Amino acid sequence: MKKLPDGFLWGGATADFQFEGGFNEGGRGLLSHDFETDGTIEQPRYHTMQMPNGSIIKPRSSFFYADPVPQDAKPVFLDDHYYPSHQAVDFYHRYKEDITLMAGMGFNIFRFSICWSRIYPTGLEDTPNEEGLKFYDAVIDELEKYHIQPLITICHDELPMELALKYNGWANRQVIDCYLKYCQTLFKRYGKRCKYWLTFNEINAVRGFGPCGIRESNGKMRYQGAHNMFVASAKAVKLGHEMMPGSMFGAMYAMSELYPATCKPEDMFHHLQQRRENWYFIDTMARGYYHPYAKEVWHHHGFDNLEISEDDKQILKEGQLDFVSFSYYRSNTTKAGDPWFNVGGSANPYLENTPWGWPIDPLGLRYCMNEIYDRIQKPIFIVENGIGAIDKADENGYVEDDYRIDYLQQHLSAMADAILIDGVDCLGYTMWGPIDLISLSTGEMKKRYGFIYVDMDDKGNGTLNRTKKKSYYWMKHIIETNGEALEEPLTNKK
Ligand code: BGP
Repeated sequence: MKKLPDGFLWGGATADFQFEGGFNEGGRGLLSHDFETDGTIEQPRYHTMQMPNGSIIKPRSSFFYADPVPQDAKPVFLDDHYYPSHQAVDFYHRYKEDITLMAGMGFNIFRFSICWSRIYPTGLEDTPNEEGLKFYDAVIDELEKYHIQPLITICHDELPMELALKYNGWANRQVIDCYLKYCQTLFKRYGKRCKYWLTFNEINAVRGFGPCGIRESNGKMRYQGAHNMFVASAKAVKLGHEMMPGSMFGAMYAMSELYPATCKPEDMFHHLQQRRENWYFIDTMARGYYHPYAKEVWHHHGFDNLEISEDDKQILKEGQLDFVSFSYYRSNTTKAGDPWFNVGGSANPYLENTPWGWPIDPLGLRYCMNEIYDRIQKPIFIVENGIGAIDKADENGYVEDDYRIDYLQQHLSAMADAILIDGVDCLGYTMWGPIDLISLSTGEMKKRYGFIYVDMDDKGNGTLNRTKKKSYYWMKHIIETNGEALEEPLTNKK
């Protein structure tokens, strides 16, 4: 039996700069992601920046330790470039229709991120932008109509551009205060209406200029930036608990499973070290202290210590997370001698890949859930999962996405086994991109995750009309049976 415990949370997840659009409306300021172009796997997306002498440079944006951005480079929009965050898929204007569609599937939770620069346009203002706050009031009003509770990501891989330029992003501790001012505003405004909060998205991906606003690709500066984010998160958790009794806080980690390529002891040990590149983040934030192996992690990134004060250590202890949330898309395989932190460096001959080369591994999800729960002993929450695929819509916009149904059926079954057989305490599941949205890694539209098709191409052309795919009806049935229907054969799903 796959029937999940009563109260299990079912829903979808989105991020503002991939979903909302309206980038210059409602008083919103500019974000680091607004300067990212579209791209493909072969031609990665980049930021457009201009040097004082007028020359244009194009630093890569979303890779681990992306290209450095020179101190005197300024972001610039180029006429012949397309910037996907500007329109995204226009949730900003279509939120009522979108929420009605999600409600139609029976969602009882919706994970979305608040756009920091919609609330504090540069991050530096003393008072928030009322128009931005009103937009999210309206979103939550709409959710409440359908008894869908919000799961709010406070910061999804983004920074108001001004903070990136003025402070070198999270490398500077001043950003901690800007973040806390923003958190306090959110808790005051939405605290009575939102129980579940995520302080940061995929905080273990200390990468690119976009997410953390750090110009250098230097390991120490990035890990110092991550430490500053740990302190910011812990302070937010403490403040949130004080302002909103009963609230629950998590942070989100990119937690693909990782396997050793063979049972050769050197491969096994390399695997242990590589896995710690992720545990480093979860352990520090969920257990509230740096584990001794942290020094070994730093060593591999070329430095021996960080600035960590006694006050920092105290706040890490006081602001521990209530639950651990993570994204799971794939597993990776590693062996001794692979370049450091080159996840997916070794192929797994037992798995098939998505068109974007991501290995499909449902059992890896069960493995991962157990691994986290065994280690941290706090509830977990799967806040992203799904398959990016190329959908072919018919003339009515309808997509027969059996491959998506297969992927989800297998992953949700593995999740149910982890909960019902292994005893993992899992709060819920929010599928990534329930309505097609912009890909984070490539900026493409054709990498689609949704149950709902959006008529738009990689350059933003199309009607943006929404149409239910075959998987919409399948997922609706899974949710209404609280997982029991996962055991039904995959036929006649509509
Ligand atoms: C996670 C991000 C999301 C999302 C997802 C899928 O890393 O938190 O923002 O986009 O991955 O990745 P992609 O869009 O690159 O397919």
